Amino acid sequence: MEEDQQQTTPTKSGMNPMMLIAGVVGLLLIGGVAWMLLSNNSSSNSTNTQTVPPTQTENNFMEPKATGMESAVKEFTVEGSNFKFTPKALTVKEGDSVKIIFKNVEGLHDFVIDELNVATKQIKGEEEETIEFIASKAGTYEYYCSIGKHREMGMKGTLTVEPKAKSGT
Ligand SMILES: [Cu+2]
Repeated sequence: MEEDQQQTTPTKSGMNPMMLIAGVVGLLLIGGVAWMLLSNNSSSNSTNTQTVPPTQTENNFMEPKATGMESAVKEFTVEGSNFKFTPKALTVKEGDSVKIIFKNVEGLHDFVIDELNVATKQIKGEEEETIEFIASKAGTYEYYCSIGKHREMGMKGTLTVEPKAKSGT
């Protein structure tokens, strides 16, 4: 039916174009109605009229920052005393460089994270030591003082390394 439209080119020669147009329009109307009826009948049993839009979901998987250069240096000051760490919890993101300034207020202490191969020297009161490491793997790690029974006495804390893929700020 669409081929008929090729004949409706304007030719300004009198009545014929008008009649052609009217005829074409009429045919289109009749054809359209007939097609609608037919298609209604034929598709009344089957619900194959779903129009699935093209996959728009791919864009949603874009990470806001995929530069690979987002690792930052996270610096913390952790105080050690008899027998606790302050603060007791630290949170960083996977891949971060972590810098910990371990300040000893009193006693003899150190700062150790076994899983990350982190350990300061044992330092005395009013000394401090800085240690840096990479939070290479997401997880929850305990930092503690390895001297005597300090760990059992509560000289410990939790370092949380969040997965990199986590969204949000
Ligand atoms: Cu200690």
